[in-house]
Amino acid sequence: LTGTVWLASDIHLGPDTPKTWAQFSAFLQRAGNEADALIIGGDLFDAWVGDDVALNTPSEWLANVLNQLADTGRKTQLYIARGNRDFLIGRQLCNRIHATLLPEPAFIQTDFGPILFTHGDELCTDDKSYQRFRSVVRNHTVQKLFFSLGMPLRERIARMARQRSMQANKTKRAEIMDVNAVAVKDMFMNYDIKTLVHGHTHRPAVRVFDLGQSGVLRHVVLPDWDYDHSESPRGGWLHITADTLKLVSTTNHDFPIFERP
Ligand code: LP5
Ligand code: MN
Repeated sequence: LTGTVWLASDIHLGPDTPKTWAQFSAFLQRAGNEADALIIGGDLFDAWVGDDVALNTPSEWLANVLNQLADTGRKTQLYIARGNRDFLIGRQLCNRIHATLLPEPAFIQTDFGPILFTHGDELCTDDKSYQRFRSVVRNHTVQKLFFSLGMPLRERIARMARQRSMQANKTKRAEIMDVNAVAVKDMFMNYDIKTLVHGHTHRPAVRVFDLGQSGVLRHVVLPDWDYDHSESPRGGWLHITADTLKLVSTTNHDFPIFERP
């Protein structure tokens, strides 16, 4: 990708997120004019039960989202990755919004240099119960079975999964829900990269590790978006050009930068 690249994730859109949508919609408008490429890094939706039903009979909020994404996809290069809530996104949705589906992880060549992007849930290896859940729902046979169900049942299951997840998160320790340091290190080593970007943990930060002669490693965590259910309304994205890699906030506050020797 050449030029200005914007990367945003964890917007978590659904029927009851009108304010978040208003913010993200304004962002899409800007991206269409100011960015050469926009990458949506997973969890655009609070839950996605399949391209078929969601596209055949979209409710009003979803139709609006799809229409504006399609406009953005026509104006700028649009890429979309799957997250842990919308891992069932497929080619139909991508075609509808003129987007390219990213593999997991995705190797992205930018003017700033090569970047490895992954949603981030895979890196949370200390969260054993989540990783068990993940391997079940990413199973091909389980997904086929799920797609054979009707819309109402799929939505009921999705609601149940979201509720159980929110319940489980209340009792999990914060460290467990963060990425595992060894998993992150392995990612840098195995893919031989200097810049790793992910979302998911909702702990936005830029971590810079100085390696001396070997240069620096950058570990960027994207912010989530929430203007509906949070006491601290927020959103933001990663701005990438030849000489900048910085998190930009929708609320004008600075994101933390950690530098380590
Ligand atoms: O999403 P977030 O940030 O709140 O929490 C995640 C982990 N939770 C999830 C679950 C999603 O939120 C739910 C997605 C719904 C998708 C719709 C389709 C569903 C069916 C598809 C079948 C093919 O990802 C959470 C992590 C947290 O991140 C931090 O990393 O902790 O993990 C959990 O909470 C998992 C629990 O530990 C166990 C959850 C049990 C859920 C049981 C659901 C039963 C229905 C299953 C249907 C097959
Ligand atoms: Mn996520």
